[in-house]
Amino acid sequence: MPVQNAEIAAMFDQAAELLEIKGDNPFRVRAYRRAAREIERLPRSVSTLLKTGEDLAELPGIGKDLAGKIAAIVASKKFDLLEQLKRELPGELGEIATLPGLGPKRVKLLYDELGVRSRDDLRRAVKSGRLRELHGFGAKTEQNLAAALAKPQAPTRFKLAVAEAEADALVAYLSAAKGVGRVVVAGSYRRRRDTVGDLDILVTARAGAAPGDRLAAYENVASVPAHGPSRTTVVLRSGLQVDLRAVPEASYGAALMYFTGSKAHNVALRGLASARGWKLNEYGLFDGKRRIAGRSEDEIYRKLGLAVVPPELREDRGEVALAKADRLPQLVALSDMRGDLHVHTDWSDGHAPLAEMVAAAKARGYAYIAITDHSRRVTVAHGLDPARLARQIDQIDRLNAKLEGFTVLKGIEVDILADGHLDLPDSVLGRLDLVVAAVHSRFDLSRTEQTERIIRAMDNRHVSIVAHPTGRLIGEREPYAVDLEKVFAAAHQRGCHMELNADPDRLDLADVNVQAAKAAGIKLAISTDSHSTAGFANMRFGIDQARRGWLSPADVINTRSLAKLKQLLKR
Ligand code: DGT
Ligand code: CA
Ligand code: CA
Repeated sequence: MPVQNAEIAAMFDQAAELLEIKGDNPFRVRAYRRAAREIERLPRSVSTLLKTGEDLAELPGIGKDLAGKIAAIVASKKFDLLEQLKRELPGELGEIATLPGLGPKRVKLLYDELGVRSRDDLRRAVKSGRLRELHGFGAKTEQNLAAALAKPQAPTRFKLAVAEAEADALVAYLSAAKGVGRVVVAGSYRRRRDTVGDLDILVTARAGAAPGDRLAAYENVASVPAHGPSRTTVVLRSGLQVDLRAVPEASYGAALMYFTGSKAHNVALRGLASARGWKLNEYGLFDGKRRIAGRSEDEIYRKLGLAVVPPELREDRGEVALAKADRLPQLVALSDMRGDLHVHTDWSDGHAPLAEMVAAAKARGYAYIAITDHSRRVTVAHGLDPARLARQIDQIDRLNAKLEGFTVLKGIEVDILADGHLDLPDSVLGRLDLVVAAVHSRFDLSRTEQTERIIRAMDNRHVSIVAHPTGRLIGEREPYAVDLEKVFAAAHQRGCHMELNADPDRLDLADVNVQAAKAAGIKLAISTDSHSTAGFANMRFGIDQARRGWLSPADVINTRSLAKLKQLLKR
């Protein structure tokens, strides 16, 4: 069996963790992590790409060196660097480093001083009191660790973009089978949640087509926990579970509705049905024994006296009452977007030159983008100081003079310092069209301090947008403690906007926060935070979450014409 993308990504992640613990070059560590994210998101398997003669070195985040390593892994099923690292250090250390209060350096110390190689070792070190005797470890760390080790490990959820790569390949594979009709992924995936627990696939098929057999024979399947005539469950090699159900055409809509969920939305609909003396289940809407609807979702919603609820809204957060009154929001769509307001170039930590990023944005049909490289404080990203920013501004002016029907806005992603001051002086910020402010350090401040820090940043009248307002990295870093309600109220007073960062590793603000921001009267920018030309394609993940947050085109500043946008950016 060929090596799967998820396995290569896991090898790179593990190598990055161990390199970090060893204190290796941080650029090298980040390069492996970044490559892992790119690989797990590829629509086709690396093995297939290599077979068809594609040059992996051309993928974003993967240069010649990494492409060579990937080819070697595909050929040998082993990653030599990782094998070597594992001879030097126990593989479990990487996971331990993610526990609260630890980190690569402290894990190395635990390993060197106390011989901690596993969670069990760590548990023993905490219990025996040896941990707190180590330099830099105190009673507080000990308490936090004891609490974290006592908690059962949360079940893994998969980022939407990762699940999507698996789902696309699987749908294509199942659809190609003889006698298979519709193949659709329902569940949280269809609702476009930021993470999914498993994939729920529905198929219609002619008698004898046996879609379950075909699923069980899929090359990515690691195990088959259940295999029956109408339902098959498999676990893919990435760990993602897939539930497949074969359903008849006459109840296809009812099954799609049922398995799309959410459970809470379904419960609300069943309540409406029973109020009319009907019954709703995965086979249809029934009046006594008679099926009065079931072929399509639309038919069922109509019979229940409701407007059709888009899947992204099916969370029982008020959508059923609005559907009854036919007052559902008109949701923003990808085609509404006219530009991108958070873009990096190779002036800081982006990978493409300015002109290439601009050409790619233009090719997407946008009317404008804002170039927002990092400011000087973010040294690992080669942030801009006033002199370099001034040179970039000149370059943008020259580029704009040549462009027709497209405008490059001059911007910066300015670092918010720990005390809420900004990393560049007002005289510099005042020259820009757009200032995006963001927190990149001191995630550990108290909730009050963090909230005040961000509000103080917005006190600066040049700031138009607060980027990735909670700092979360899905599955890797929790949001920092911050009172968003206060931040939104302050933003509203000051005419500031919030970002919905469309990077599938961030999706920050999260859907419920987006809904809260809208309720507080805030407008949002949906921005990709692109670091390469491929990054622009992430806009659709931002749109998913914007829709889950009930946003209409009018709630989003970068659906506007350039002239209107400029008005909205003025404070
Ligand atoms: P996930 O997989 O954790 O990301 O979330 P879902 O929403 O995909 O949940 P899942 O896979 O457990 O079930 C898929 C859908 O099936 C769910 O959204 C609604 C429906 N469903 C599952 N169990 C029940 C249930 O006990 N009652 C009702 N009404 N619906 C259910
Ligand atoms: Ca599911
Ligand atoms: Ca499921």
